[in-house]
Amino acid sequence: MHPTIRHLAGLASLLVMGSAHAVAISYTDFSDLSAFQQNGSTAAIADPTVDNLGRSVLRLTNSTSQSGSAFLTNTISLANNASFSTAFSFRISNPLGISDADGQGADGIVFVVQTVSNTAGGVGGGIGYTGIGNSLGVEFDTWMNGSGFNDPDGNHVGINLGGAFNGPTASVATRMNDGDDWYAWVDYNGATNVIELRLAMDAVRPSDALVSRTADLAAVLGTTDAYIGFTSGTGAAGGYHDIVSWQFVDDFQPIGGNNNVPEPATLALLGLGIVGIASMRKRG
Ligand SMILES: [Ca+2]
Ligand SMILES: [Ca+2]
Repeated sequence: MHPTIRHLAGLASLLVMGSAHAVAISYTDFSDLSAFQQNGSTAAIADPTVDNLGRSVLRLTNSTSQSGSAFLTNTISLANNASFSTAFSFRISNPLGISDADGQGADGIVFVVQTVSNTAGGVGGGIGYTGIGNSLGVEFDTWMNGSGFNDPDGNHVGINLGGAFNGPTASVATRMNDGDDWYAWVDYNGATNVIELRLAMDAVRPSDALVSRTADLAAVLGTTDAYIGFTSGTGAAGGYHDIVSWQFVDDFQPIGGNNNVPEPATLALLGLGIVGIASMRKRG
């Protein structure tokens, strides 16, 4: 486990600061989902959900033929050139239903930045994302739907815009629905318009992005007030799609990078177990 995450284990904290500082959001577990708007199948799943490892997780879907999502109720201002950095861990387990080439289970998870909080998109291959316009959707896709969904295979990631799967994508060798924890980092630098996705099977941030895309996110969204969260979908195949932990900052401050270790003051606050408002000073 990453040292920072270990320090935070068991502490569910939501850290929000005003405009003078970057907003930092940190969930080390999801025992308290009061800050989320849950939609579709996610809303129908009892809270809190404790997984078979004893952890309180954000379970988006838990069966077949579902579409669900969870977005923070409050908007995040992306006024810092619309930049953000986020890191989260997810787990896809208990595969159900039919199989594609790499085995049973579907359809995956999407990290979404959008303009409303109360929507969930298409079921099945839509991964709860299709149809959510004015959006960025970073997909973790575990089912091969074919070219109509821009799927190169049944286990890939991609960076999408506008509520449709329009790539680019990168294939992932190991099944993401293998029941293990996976770790993802998404960074958007509004100064260069580059979106990067990193993926790993442990909590160490990879030096290289797995897939990247250039986009003017503020133009895509049509606003700098954005809702952030996750969607999932299942079809004839399904499974448990869980978010295990989540960090987000509304500035380009890559999490876990050599040039962006958490500031001592913030770590000290979290280490003392203080839940609520803490300060993370804006860099640069
Ligand atoms: Ca798919
Ligand atoms: Ca698959």
